Amino acid sequence: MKLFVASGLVFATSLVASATEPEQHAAWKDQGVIYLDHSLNARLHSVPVQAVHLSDGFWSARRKVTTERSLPTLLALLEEHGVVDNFRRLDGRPEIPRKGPLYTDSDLYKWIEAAAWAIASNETSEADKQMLRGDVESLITHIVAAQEPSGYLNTYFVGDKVHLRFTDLPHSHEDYCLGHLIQAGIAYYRATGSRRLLDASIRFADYVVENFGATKRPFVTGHPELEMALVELYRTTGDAKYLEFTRYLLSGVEKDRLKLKDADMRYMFSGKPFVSHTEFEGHAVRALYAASGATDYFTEAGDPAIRRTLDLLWTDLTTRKMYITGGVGSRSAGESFGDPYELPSEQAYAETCASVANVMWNFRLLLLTGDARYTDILERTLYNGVNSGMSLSGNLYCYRNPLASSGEKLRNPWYDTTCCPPNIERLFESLPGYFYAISRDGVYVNLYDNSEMDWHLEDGTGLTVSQATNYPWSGDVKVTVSPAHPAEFAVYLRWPGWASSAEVAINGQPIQTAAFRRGEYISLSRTWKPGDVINIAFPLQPTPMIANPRVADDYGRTALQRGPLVYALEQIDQNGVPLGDIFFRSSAPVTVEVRKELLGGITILRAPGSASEKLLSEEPLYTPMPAVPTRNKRPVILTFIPYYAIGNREPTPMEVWVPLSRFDGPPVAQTAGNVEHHF
Ligand code: FUB
Ligand code: ZN
Repeated sequence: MKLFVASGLVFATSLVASATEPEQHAAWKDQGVIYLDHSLNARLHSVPVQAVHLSDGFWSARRKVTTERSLPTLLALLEEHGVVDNFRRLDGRPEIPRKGPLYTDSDLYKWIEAAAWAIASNETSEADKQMLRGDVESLITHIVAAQEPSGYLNTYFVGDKVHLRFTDLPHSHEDYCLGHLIQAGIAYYRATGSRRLLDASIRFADYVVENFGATKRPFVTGHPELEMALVELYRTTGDAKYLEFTRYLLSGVEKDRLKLKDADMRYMFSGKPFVSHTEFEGHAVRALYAASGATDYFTEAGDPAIRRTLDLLWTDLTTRKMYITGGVGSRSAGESFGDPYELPSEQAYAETCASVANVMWNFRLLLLTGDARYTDILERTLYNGVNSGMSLSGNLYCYRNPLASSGEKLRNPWYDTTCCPPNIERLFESLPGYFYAISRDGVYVNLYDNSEMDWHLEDGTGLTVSQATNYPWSGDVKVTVSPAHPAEFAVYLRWPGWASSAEVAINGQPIQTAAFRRGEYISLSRTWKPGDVINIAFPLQPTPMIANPRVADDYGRTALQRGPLVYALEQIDQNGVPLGDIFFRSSAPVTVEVRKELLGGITILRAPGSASEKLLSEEPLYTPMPAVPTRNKRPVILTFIPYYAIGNREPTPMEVWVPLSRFDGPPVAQTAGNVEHHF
């Protein structure tokens, strides 16, 4: 394989596209969610979904409900709302009307991608695999039939709208639908080896690459997404034209030819050179997909200006614009980022798709660098801002994921813009591929849960790594490392940023952790023998968190976190004390209670709080500040549930950030008169 290095570009030139497999490529089933074996800038290589089994535990339960409930009910709804018929209409059924917004094709493609990862997964039952495969094959038949000989494929821009094709790129979503088609095609190929959908996506991608570009018709991604997909297509086929087109998309050279307005470019987070961005702005999902695509491009091509921009954006996101849940997008208007520290709780948009994008972006950054700070954000977002997006029953979804509500219904089975449900499905179904990664010198354990990886080290030595744990309810994890034969390599275990300490022992012998720091990977290098056991323990303290005082909505408030889980109060658990009258007493101990029967099995937190004796709604709006706080308060016990589990009972007021009692008067007597609590 020849390496090509020019002006910061590093890539393999011998990878050529063809109908047959380039021999240096891993077989289809050996390719991860993103496939980095030939990505010269990637520190870590992903592990295929097929190679990781999530056994009984937190995420296997979420994946089970996704496979058994969410996928079938969502497909039925996509049928009911005409999303599949939109393709049938072009497959010999012209009498069927086209239904739904112009981007509905993408929802079906995302569903297919999710189904593909479910088919790839070895936890999915054979019966479910066969059913899903039957569904996907029949969908592909309609999709392929709807494709024009030129390769063009979109169910909206047909008939009397043909003349509108690619005339309004900032809004048409043709680029976005193509991106999701490519990703679905790749996922199904990696799950089954079938190229039918992949080849259809290649035909459309080739149509775009052949007709658009700096010396041809101008192109812009009105909704970034195609960037990620094209880089993955390059990784899958080895054809460098897809990487080159991504470079063109990120270059923003068409701003003048397309007469793009500044406001449009801010909203789309594209159009101008990617490297000219210094902060996140505009539509949150678009911006995070653009950053993910730029990360993919950098991972292959290595442009340092892109790397600098990614660093700037990540710092902007994580220090000024992200909710404690990992949710992103403060404003409903334009589904957009707000100003720095503009993070309202009740008005939060925090679209599920934006959280999914946050996970996807941080996964890419993790694989690029091996840096655990990205895994910390990935984990925070996955457990909270993403996980809240699908009900425990698997058939109701949040579009917005606010951090407070006055009791509105947060979950619905269907949205006319139904981008979020299949997005969360495709993430959950591909999740086994996020747990482990391989580096030149060993194996990374990114996420903790009962699981087994059956894969190999970079030099081909077979390796299984398994975990036994009750994470995230417990911080104890037993990791068993079994190379095919004794071998020297490193096992990297993540010390999460939220854990104040870590205890590690190998085969019962404690290891000094003084050299390691929280928020980093603990590297354990030695000659590993089959059956070696590492025990790692992180203390899971309920931790009251505060926000930077510049976040006006959170000032004087605290949010409880335990391990990776952010907690919330729901009104129905507070024994009639109005949420608006509740205060948190930070000095008093929080107790932990396992409730197997509640909300699918959760650990609740009970914290001493206080409530105003007089309903605050009966107090005047404004009063002179008293020299000494005088409000009479009575002690109450506050009952917190994990944020992801909100909205799974009757609609009820909810809040994550609870006012601190010490901001509102003298301490309340410790325990006398505590209110009894019953569920
Ligand atoms: O525009 C397509 C999708 O609809 C976006 O990704 C979501 O944010 C929603 O606007
Ligand atoms: Zn969405």
